Amino acid sequence: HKIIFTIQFFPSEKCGVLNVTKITEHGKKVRKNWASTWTVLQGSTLLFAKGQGSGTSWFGGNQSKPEFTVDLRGGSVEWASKEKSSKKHVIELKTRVGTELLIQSEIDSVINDWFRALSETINTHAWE
Ligand code: I3S
Repeated sequence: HKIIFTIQFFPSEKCGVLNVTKITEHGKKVRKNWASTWTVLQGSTLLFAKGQGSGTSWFGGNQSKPEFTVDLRGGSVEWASKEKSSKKHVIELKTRVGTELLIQSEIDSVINDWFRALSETINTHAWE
C-alpha cells in the first residue's frame, strides 16, 4: 500500500522587524510615528506588534496580542516616492479601507523580500 502524505505549505508566512509608520487612517492623514515593529505576514493578514526590540516573539510571553492588523485583500503596494519619506527602501502599503502605511528597512534584501511577499499576497487574494 502506498501512503500519500499531503503537505500543506504556507508560503505567505513571514516575519521580521521593520520600521513602520501609519500615514493615513480611514482616508485621513495622521502624523508619522516611525517605530521598529515586529511584523508578521500570515495568510492575507499583516500583523504588527510594537516594542520589546528585535527578535522578541509576540507568540507567547506578554505580547500575545498584535497591536495592529491589516487586511491585505484589496490593497496595494508600491515603492514610496521621495515626497512620502526621505528614508531609503520605503514601501507604501494602501489598504481597501483607506489606511496607508510606510514600511522600511535599511537592509535591501530584507525590504525586497517583503515587497515581493506583500505583492504576491495581494495578487493571490485579489478575488476574495
Ligand atoms: O513626512 P515628514 O513630516 O517629513 O516626516 C518626518 C516627521 O514625521 C519626523 O518627525 P516630527 O513629526 O517630529 O517632525 C520624523 O522624525 C521623520 O522621520 C519623518 O520623515 P521621514 O522622511 O523619515 O519619513
